[in-house]
Amino acid sequence: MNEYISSVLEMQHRRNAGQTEFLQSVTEVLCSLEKLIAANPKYKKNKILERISMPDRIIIFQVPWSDDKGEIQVNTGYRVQFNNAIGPYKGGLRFHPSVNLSILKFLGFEQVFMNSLTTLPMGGGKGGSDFDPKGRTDTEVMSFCRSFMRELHHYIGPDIDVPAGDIGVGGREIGYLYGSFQRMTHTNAAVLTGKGLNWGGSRIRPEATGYGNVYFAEEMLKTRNRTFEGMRVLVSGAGNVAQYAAAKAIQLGGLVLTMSDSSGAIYDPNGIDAEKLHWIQELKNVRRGRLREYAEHFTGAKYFEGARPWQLTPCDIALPCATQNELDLEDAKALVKNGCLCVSEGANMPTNLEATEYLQANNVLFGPGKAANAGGVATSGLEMSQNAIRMNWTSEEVNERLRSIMVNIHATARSAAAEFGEPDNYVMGANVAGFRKVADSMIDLGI
Ligand code: NDP
Ligand code: 2IT
Repeated sequence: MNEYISSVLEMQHRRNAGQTEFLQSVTEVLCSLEKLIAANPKYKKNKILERISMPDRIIIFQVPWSDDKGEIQVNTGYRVQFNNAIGPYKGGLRFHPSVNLSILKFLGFEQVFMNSLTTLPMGGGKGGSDFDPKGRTDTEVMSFCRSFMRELHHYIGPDIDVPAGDIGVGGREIGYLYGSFQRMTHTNAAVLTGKGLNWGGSRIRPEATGYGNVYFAEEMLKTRNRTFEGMRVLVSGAGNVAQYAAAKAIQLGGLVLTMSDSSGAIYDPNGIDAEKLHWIQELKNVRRGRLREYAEHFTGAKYFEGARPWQLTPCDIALPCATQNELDLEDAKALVKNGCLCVSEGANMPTNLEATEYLQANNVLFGPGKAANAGGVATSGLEMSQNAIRMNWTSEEVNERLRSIMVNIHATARSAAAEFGEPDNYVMGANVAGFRKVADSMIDLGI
């Protein structure tokens, strides 16, 4: 391995001992930059790898709130402001009991390159809390969001840092967070994206990540003269990204066979069609129920407690849309054995390093999250543009921009990979293209 890269990795392992997800993402990105770094001594001279893999700052705060019984609860809140060389910090908030610094730093680090790939002027950041919205009432979620924003509002702004949703943060949470911000600051500054349509949101933002992921997969498939028509598709997750990835795959003629949540997976041999998906959306978004109910409701469908989709049934396309490290080497082997030809990551880092390498080595088209799921943050960027010019674009307009951004990201990643002799290596291509723009900007901007 390139000496400069290995010395930075060694330094990161020393400084961030135990932060497994963060170290995993830094290792994946830095190792894929080998040829670029060797050809460009300016990055070493300017200590770019050391600087780009370290957040600008991290804000950690306590979030006390009152539950419905009047008992005081205390959670930890975070905002990782990773890099703002090319625009304001931008990235989601995750509310999940597993949230810790390692996870938020990995997400912030990935976000820097993802946002760079969108071509829009956005730096990278991520935040959230170990608060678990599951099983909490609306008033409890509101109480938590108020307290969270009471601290966060000091650090965000339309030209400073613009958070959005992620796992556990959807329209309801963004509403309570934005309402608190308005009341505290007496402004309507556009400090969040994923807002409701009536109060500054963009059309197609809810759909954007899932749709974008399928648009990216479509582009990959085109390179082998294939389409979604008639393809068997495995989707994991049942949240925002999974729902709209499934919706678009169905629209394009794919047969969606699975979805999952953190308790288990459903397999429907008849396919999850638009109507059944609508039922799932009502279950997850309105009733906030568990996916196992699907198998009780639709005949022929089966529920597998604790399972993930990858080994349940053969497929042509896999769309992991739940969470990090949900597709491991054994899963990858099963996918390859069953003839899967394309994996497009809707989630962030759902495929671990060994599985990624195995899929690539076996000629599976592999779209890494920072390229394949960039449609969400790209449409957040479009929401920021609409807010700045105080206009609302139509669904058709936003969807067309989203699609052309995804087509462009695919072409950019592919040509960057081709430049270094591996046109099918979207991991390398996305990392090189995303990195180069931020790194060169950092050099221009000095220290
Ligand atoms: P949601 O909270 O809407 O949905 C998350 C889904 O994943 C749920 O079905 C959830 O199940 C499941 N899940 C969560 N944690 C785990 C776990 N530890 N093991 C198994 N399943 C789990 O989140 P999103 O759909 O917004 O996010 C999904 C992924 O996509 C994340 O990796 C996120 O970072 C990424 N992403 C999101 C974007 C967005 O715009 N929202 C943009 C780009 C990427 P359960 O209901 O049981 O919790
Ligand atoms: O991972 C992601 O890109 C997101 N959760 C969305 C970020 C955003 O600012 O829209």
